[in-house]
Amino acid sequence: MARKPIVGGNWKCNLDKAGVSALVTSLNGMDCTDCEVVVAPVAVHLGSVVDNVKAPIEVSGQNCNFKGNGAYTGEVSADQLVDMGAKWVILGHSERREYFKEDNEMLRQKLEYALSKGLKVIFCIGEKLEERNANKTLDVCKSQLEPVKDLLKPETVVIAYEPVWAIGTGVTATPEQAQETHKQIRDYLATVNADMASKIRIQYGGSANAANAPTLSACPDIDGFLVGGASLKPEFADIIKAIA
Ligand code: G2H
Repeated sequence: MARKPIVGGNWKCNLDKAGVSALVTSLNGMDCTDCEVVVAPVAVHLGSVVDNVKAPIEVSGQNCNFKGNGAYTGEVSADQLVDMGAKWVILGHSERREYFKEDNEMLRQKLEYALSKGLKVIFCIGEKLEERNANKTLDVCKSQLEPVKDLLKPETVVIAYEPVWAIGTGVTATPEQAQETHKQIRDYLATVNADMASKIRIQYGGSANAANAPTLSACPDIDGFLVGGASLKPEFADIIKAIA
């Protein structure tokens, strides 16, 4: 089953106005015909990115509220992301799970609400180092997917497998480690729905860069990347070239 690769640039809490403008200019010069490209600026810059980035690149929020507009100080709603022109939102990133205590129940609410508003979702999962060392990688991934399994549709959800020990550390999962876990995730998803499992895209995230992208993207169950640090640099274009 051919799955179109998808690369996300997760800019996290980085860049000022000038940096956003320079990055958008460089993105607009990229060839992304064979690969879907989504960029996720910080919320305050989202409108300017939507206004200035060229199709087919799409824009994503990095998070959204579990409900719509209202008395939720500091939050951004899915409704507001849609109104601003975002097509996607990232949910469940390990930094949200760790620093903002987002648990599986909260993330189910967020996913359900975001999908109901027409957003597509990059849903992040992944294990910590101690969990991998205790051979709990698949158990952790399953525990994060189980509560949302009925919401997983290939047209609207992309799963990002991001081992926490590889995020922002410069330590990348080897192609063997990444492929093994991606395959295990897909096999688990097949127990939910075989057709969905064969079609849903699973990105790898965690210190992905231009050097490791070619070997990782050659793995049969890796359908692209969610890129953090390297998405702020010119090498983002090389990551896209590596998989297109
Ligand atoms: C993982 C990734 C982007 P980085 O968080 O989601 O970041 O590529 O910097 O490890």
